[in-house]
Amino acid sequence: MKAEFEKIKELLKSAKSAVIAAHIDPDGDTIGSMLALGMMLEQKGISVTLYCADLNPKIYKFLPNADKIRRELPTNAHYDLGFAVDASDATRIGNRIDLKKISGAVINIDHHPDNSQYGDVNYVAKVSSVAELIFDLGKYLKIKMDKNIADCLYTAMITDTGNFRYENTNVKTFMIAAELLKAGVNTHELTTRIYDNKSIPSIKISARALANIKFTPDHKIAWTAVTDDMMRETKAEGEDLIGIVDRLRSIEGVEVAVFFREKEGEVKINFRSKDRINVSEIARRFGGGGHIKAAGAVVKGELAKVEDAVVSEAIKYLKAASYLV
Ligand SMILES: [Mn+2]
Repeated sequence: MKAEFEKIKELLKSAKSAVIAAHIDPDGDTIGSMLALGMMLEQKGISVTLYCADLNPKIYKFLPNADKIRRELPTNAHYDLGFAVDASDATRIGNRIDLKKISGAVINIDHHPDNSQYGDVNYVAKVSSVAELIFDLGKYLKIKMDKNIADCLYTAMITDTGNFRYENTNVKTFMIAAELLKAGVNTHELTTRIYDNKSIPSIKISARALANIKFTPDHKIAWTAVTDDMMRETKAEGEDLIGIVDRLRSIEGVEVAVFFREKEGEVKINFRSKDRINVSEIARRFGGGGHIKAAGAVVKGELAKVEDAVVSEAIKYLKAASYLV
């Protein structure tokens, strides 16, 4: 990574302005990494604009500078540098801005294995979270780690590692977490804010989704769907659906969990796998992508048909995988 660090350092020397873009449907990693990187660049005297095409979920609003995230950029705005964080492809930041057009150089910072290397600098590595990459970059740039930056990075790490439960969690993840605690992170306070702060609509919509859960006869695949009507009836918002797919995966014997959400003629699909199945392969069949154990896709069409097509594809993958064991 030394070469990438050097390139970024060089670019920062002459830069006065930067835009940092998070991905659509933002999660804790993209938001936390964006905010932390923003504060780091400010330490270097760069004026920073934070951009996310979609609303920042309520649970991340307490993070420092979260109120500065914009959903629109001024027309004709131009920045010396354009960063994308946690976006496997340039299109993941949404289609309202084109980083290549609005910035002098694009810096792609990501940890998805299917990253399309769309930047002028591609700082891409397979680690638990983009937060780990931002942490290392900060060290290289001799940034002063303070509690605000640490809170953002820690939030990003816990949300992408399932609070240090997933396979992507390793010694280095904990070493960085330890550094962040040293910088002032209060882990009880942060985890309570993120995990024990659910809205009533989110509990109601989970109850509806879990009540309709379906299984293949061998119980290895579990799935459920949420319709526009269900969202209206429970007054739930998109972010209230976070975690439902993980509940499906948590069921004994389930290998693959799929969550479908009907939204204005499209179906958003979230995949999770527990152990052996690479769900990003299944997602790719439907024009999506992601990680081995967490992936997603968006498909146009009627919910029931999409459900059928996706579940049969998942069954095929499970069958193929059983030959490998
Ligand atoms: Mn991530």
